[in-house]
Amino acid sequence: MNIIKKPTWQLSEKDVTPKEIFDKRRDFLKLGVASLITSNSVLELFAKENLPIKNLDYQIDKNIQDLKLNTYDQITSYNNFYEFTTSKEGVKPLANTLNTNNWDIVVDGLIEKEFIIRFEDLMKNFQLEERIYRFRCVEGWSMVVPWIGFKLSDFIKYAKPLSSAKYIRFETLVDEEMFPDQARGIFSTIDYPYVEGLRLDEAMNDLTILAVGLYGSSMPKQNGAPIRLIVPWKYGFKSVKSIAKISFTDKEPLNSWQKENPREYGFYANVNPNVDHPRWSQKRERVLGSFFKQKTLMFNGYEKEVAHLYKGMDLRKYF
Ligand SMILES: Nc1nc2c(c(=O)[nH]1)N[C@H]1C(S)=C(S)[C@@H](COP(=O)(O)O)O[C@H]1N2
Ligand SMILES: [Mo]
Repeated sequence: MNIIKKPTWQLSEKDVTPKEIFDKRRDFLKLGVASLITSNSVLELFAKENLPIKNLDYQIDKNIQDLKLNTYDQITSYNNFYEFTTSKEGVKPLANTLNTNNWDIVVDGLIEKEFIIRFEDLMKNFQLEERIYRFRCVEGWSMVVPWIGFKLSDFIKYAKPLSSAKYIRFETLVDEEMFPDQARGIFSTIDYPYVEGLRLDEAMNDLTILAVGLYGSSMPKQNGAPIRLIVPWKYGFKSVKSIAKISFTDKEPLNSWQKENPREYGFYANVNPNVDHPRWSQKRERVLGSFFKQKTLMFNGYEKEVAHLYKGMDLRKYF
């Protein structure tokens, strides 16, 4: 007897979510090449959603909160990356000048021994995981992204900081040939390099990752290839892109946006619906692709995991 069972990857629903397509694709990839020929519907859906071919190995995130993922197109077509341009739609078409070949990362400051490591060599030391996170920009928009990366805490253990290290500081690459806004010299939008930092206990928190990809494949250039920080309970500007230098310090780093406008941006930048930006409310946010706004959650929905880090601190003062 030959019972023909409909394979799970044959999608019939008219209106599947990107998340469903992505999960189906996982099943589909497991089935291998033989099934490829018969699965036009799946291929069409991949093409429609512009999903990249998976090229990273990682532990999947079970998405127990059932967050609805933004599409690959949304995540990669609306970006803040001032090294290219301040136009969010303008980053993607310009980002091809970012060259991630032979990408070296300098690791220095208060550690046992300073070193320089090639991105690919760094990667070999860590287990990659998928992390499906809410991502909230200080400007009032948000999205849900399936990042791939490794725990910053694992990197910190690898770098062996001295007990005097209290903060970690990150710098984006400076290269006028890759980044047009850096080539504008004194007419640049902001001072480069783009700098960000975390207190070491924030950096060691399990939620904090160094991301090297999204939706199963390497980080798109416009999202900060080859490696960037992701701190999901903080406003997006903390999540510095295209990292070329990581330093351990005993002083709070002066991050780029605080340096540009200390009245409006501080060091902590925790997502907080109760502390307004001087020029707008932070109570609500618009998720990319949806018309209506939704409530912004305390610590972007990660209160249980991170509230203890700020016990006794006045979050209006440490904004
Ligand atoms: N080097 C660098 N990193 C950066 C930025 C930038 O302009 N330059 N913008 C920040 C801001 S304001 C946000 S909201 C996020 C945007 O990340 P995305 O484009 O992947 O959504 O990157 C952050 N990291
Ligand atoms: Mo942002």
